[in-house]
Amino acid sequence: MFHSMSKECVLNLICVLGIVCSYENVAIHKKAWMYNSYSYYSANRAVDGLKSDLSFSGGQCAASENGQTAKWGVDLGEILSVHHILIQYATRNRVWNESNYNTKDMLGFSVYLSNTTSRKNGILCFKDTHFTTATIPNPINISCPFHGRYVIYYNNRTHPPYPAGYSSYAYSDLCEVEVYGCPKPGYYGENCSKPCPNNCLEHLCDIVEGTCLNCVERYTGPMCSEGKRLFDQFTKKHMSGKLQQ
Ligand SMILES: [Ca+2]
Repeated sequence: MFHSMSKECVLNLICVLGIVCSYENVAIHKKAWMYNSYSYYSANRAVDGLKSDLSFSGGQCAASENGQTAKWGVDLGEILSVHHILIQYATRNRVWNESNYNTKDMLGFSVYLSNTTSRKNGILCFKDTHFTTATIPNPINISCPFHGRYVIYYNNRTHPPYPAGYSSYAYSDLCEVEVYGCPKPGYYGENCSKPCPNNCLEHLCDIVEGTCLNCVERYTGPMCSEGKRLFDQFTKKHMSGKLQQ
């Protein structure tokens, strides 16, 4: 079955199954915030590492007031290389299906990875456009193999009408948001032990393949290892032209 799946899909499947997944949860106990927090159900409960009790009274879940928009974010502390994000939404400890009171609240949500606290400056990792109360997974695994400092959960009910089954208000009732990636910038691979190639701009590279996002000046190629040679060839050709003149 793996023949028809991309490497990324296979890696995600392996992680979800818990067989091998050595990327660390780089969000745990980091500084979190939310807009429209409900009472003392504060944002940090979504990064406290606890998700055994998915009720609101269990003390392990963040919760928001009724709102037209819902925003929750976590600061990873610096720009890190992320692989995937796992979101556990509140369930009131009941079966997660169309009759669960919370499924309608999660519909339409999006997740961003940004270098600032604004989602508008970030990469959209995922936006729900097709789930229903019968199909939305919980927990949900979101592939986001990019770089950023802030992970932002967002939802809104500002532009009605919405599809059937959507809640009237937006919520960020998050029991846990786990951000799996490398805890130190400049590394890649399942153990985050391989240094990004020397000539990657700002030492940023793909978390799976190690290919550079951009190269430092005068270097090129996926690993930014080819530029010097091209530069030498250009210089040699240029010099030989000069000698022939
Ligand atoms: Ca929690």
